[in-house]
Amino acid sequence: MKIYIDGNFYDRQDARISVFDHGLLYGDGVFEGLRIYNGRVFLLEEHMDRLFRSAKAIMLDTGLSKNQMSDAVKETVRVNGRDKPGKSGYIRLVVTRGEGQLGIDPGSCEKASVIIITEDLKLYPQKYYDEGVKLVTSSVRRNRMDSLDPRIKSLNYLNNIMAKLEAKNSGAVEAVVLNDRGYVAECTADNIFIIKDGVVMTPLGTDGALKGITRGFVCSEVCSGLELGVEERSMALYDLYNADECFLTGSGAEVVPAVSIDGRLIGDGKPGKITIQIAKEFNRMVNSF
Ligand code: PXG
Repeated sequence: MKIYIDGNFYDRQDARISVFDHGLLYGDGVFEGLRIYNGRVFLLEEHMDRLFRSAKAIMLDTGLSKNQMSDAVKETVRVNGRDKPGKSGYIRLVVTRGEGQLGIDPGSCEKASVIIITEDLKLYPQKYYDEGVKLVTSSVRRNRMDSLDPRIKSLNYLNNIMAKLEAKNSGAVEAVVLNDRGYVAECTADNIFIIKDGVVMTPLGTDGALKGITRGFVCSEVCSGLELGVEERSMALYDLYNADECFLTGSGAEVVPAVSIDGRLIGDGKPGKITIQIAKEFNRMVNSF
């Protein structure tokens, strides 16, 4: 495995950054998680757009143009031999504020660091896709827009991690995270969808959902291909408890059925029919891209 750091490639054991990097010291940076399907980076442009929006929001100059960043990603995929038909994988792209002084002042960081890692990520065991996952509602609220806007994919994921710990401590796989007004935002690293009376629904970005690339693809490509109606709307736990079906989406997780929330079964407690259709169509479409 060859890891890209600032224009050079290193073996895993030699891929290191400074202990003075503000990404490490303060979580000062942004990231993306991307997929490679069939030798091609999936929706690279959309990921680049989101990365640069996140960077702009935290006033981080990545030091590369969008095209240069895309080329660095493609080059890393090529160097790792994943650019061939039939090859797949996961990419983690991290941009940190770079090396600086110990104080938080980002002005002490001269140059951002860009790190690109490729690997064979399988986030969840097959069982979760076949049988569905259990969800619990987290007591950790999504960041408010006026603290750290959740649309920024920053290196500050502690609230997501706290919610994930809470889910695991109660025997669930994922946590449903509400915003400060009690509306459903998303899960810890996945967007959430419900299906009610044949309509596919997902929370609004303004309710604290990250504008997930997988979410966008499911809404605009997969559901329209299946002629399913999609609505972005505010939803409360009541809507989740009374949904016919539920599923999660993310670059890591892809499409995962959810079968219970806070001890209430969703539908009959098995992955829903439409969810299964969406997951199948998703897998078909991404591999024929
Ligand atoms: N919500 C949050 C908070 C996320 O961090 C998603 C939704 C899904 O978005 P995409 O664009 O991936 O469809 C994310 C994704 C992983 C991983 O291992 C993914 C994320 C964060 C940490 C880990 O897949 N981000």
